[in-house]
Amino acid sequence: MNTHLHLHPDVRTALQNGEPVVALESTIVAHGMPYPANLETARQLEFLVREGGATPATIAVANGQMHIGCSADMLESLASEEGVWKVSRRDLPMALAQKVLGATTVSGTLIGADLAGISVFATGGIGGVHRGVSETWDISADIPEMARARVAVVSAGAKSILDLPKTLEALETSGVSVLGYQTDEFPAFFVRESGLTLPHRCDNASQVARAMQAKWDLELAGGFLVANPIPEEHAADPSLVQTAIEAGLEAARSAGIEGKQLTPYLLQFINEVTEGASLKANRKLVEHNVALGTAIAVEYARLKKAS
Ligand code: PSU
Ligand code: MN
Repeated sequence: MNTHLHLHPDVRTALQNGEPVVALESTIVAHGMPYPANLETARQLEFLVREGGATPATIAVANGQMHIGCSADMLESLASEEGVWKVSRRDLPMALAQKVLGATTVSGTLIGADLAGISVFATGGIGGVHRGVSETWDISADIPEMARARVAVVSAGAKSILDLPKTLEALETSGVSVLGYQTDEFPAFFVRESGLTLPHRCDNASQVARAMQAKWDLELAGGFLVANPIPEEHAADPSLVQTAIEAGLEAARSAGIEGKQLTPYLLQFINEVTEGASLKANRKLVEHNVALGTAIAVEYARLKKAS
């Protein structure tokens, strides 16, 4: 095994036995939510994966290794320490070489999952094409990574801090199979609708698992984005969220926030402006995605064992 890859013993055993494993990201813990809600959420997500019959693998970087499955101590450090790196593909080599504590984004987490052979990864929202891209060229590394890694990402779509139509175009160009889960529309994170129609829809976990098997039996590179709308009862008031996002974008512009700082800045701004309403919705939708990701991982493991 690669010396830069550290598999948690539970994850190693599950993978060796062909049992379902669900990858979880750590940027959402270190940079996506405030303390202590972030730590409570991280623990709750691991609990939900186990409850659904799979093994959780929260992915992060520490001590010169990519950890596939974090210890309780590491989760706590990621949630509470200052100066945790935000690690996407371009940051990974230096984060390993300098032995820093690093939280992996969707793109960083996909690298770890793919290297370890984990086929499903559940999170909240993905990065994508930012508004104002023609000026900034800001397109998240999440997109090219979904085009490379053989992993299905379960998310509630993307926040309208992004340019959602352009994000879907970029996903199409990259060959990422976007599947609406029990929906014909691309969901917009806090809200169920974006007005953007998706080309494909799945209504149960086994349909998703069969599509995964078909893509990877052909040895096609890249994965899936399973777009799972936030449950109706937890959806935020669209106008409240939209106002907060617009204000956040304006504040970021005048403060000159850009690059990797932009997304965490906006997430924090929106949390503060909505006085925790967005955080509550965020937690609920991630839990919902993790439950679906677990069901998909269970189905996919069953299919693979049968074939
Ligand atoms: N969007 C969210 N919550 C998040 C993120 C995005 O609603 O926590 C995080 C994810 O880790 C994602 C990263 O991979 O931000 C994207 O950052 P950037 O836009 O800098 O690529
Ligand atoms: Mn960016």
